[in-house]
Amino acid sequence: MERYYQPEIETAPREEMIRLQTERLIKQVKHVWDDVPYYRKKMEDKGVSPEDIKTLDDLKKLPFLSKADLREAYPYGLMGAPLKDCVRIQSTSGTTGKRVVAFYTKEDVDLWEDCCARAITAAGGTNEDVCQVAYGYGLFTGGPGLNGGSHKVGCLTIPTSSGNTERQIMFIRDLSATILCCTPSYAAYLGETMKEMGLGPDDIPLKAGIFGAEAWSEEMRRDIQATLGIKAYDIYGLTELSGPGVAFECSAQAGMHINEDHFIAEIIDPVTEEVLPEGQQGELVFTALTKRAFPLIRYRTRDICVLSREKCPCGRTHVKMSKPRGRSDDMLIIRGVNVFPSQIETVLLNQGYPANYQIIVDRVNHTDTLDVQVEMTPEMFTDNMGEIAARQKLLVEGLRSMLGLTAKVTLVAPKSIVRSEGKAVRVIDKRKI
Ligand code: DLL
Repeated sequence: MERYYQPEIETAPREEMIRLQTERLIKQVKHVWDDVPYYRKKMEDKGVSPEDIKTLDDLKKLPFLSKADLREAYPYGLMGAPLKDCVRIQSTSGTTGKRVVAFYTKEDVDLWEDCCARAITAAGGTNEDVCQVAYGYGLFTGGPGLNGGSHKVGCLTIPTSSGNTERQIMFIRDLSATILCCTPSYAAYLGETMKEMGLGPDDIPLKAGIFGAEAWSEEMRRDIQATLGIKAYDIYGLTELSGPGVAFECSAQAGMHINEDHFIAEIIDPVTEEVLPEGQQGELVFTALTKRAFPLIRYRTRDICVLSREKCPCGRTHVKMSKPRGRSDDMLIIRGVNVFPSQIETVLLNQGYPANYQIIVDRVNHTDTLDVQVEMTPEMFTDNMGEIAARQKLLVEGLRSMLGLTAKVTLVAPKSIVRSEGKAVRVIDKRKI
């Protein structure tokens, strides 16, 4: 039986949702016009005022916001509430440029935790469960968000944060954790460590995992589910829009329901910025309807995906987003060909390799090179050069048919690629260094 955390809203008829979104959009646009001078100026420059926003269709009249705006307005320029009304700050890891700093009022935190509670409930969580949160705690939103959601559901929450892998496994076993929350790459690493400790899926009580914060393939899902003996659910979100729980998977495990009472999703062509019809792939854009302290309108996520309103067997009516293929800025252009790391991952996992790989891109004599370092499993490891060459050839062929270009493949020894406890670093692009 499918469980819901907030059944009326999660299964609301479409007309009811349109009514709610329209009412909230009108109110939110008025709020940013009155309280966020940075966005008001953008609206004025585009010749739009709050009176022009009467229906959901009017959304497209509003200007976009992008990461560049967040940098320009850093740290306080996009705030919609006075600092005295804010109770929390979270921030991105900020690999390039300034970090994104997001502010929350008490109510913002409350609504964010509701979204995470919906995700945990959709994964089967109840107050009978023990939920181990192994996302990082601190400025990163993963730990705090799922911790809050887990409390709301009433799970006994174990805030292990990331790292200390053997202790994670000890707690899972000793404290009978039934739900695990962490990045998919860390879940894979936990599974690998378990195997090394001689433990199989029947030795742990876990039944579900809630994994997100980075792109992961269906093949990786299959592997994690088998090693940990669980059902693995995807969860999506970003700091700019509160954190995890913007969208989450249900029992159908086929796309993530976007919490439409809090966020309006659009798909645009990233180049022309034109809004695309349902079913077409493009860049995901969100408007936050209920956030007061950091109310972003038409925020360009750079995540590439597809939206679908096909009826879902779980009974939820909220629109679904496909797994993002990675960010548009993760996309590599190699000799003119667009390559997503997730495509490479699919080829490797389909040929039985673990999700431990690194993609190294360089430019030699004005030509781009693509070198994929792939870790062998201990069972594959051999000093038979013929066997290794045959394996490499198969991978080169698989990559060629997936990507349409020739890559160099290097097979490396088991455990030689650094494991991640949070988001995995898959790509080293030396052209940018
Ligand atoms: O990663 C929030 C989060 C924490 C989501 C825990 C899920 C679980 P940021 O660090 O701001 O926030 O990174 C946001 O990560 O724009 C996507 O590119 C990527 N991302 C997040 N979830 C997924 C996912 C958190 N399920 C950026 N699949 C987003 C693919 C994801 N990519």
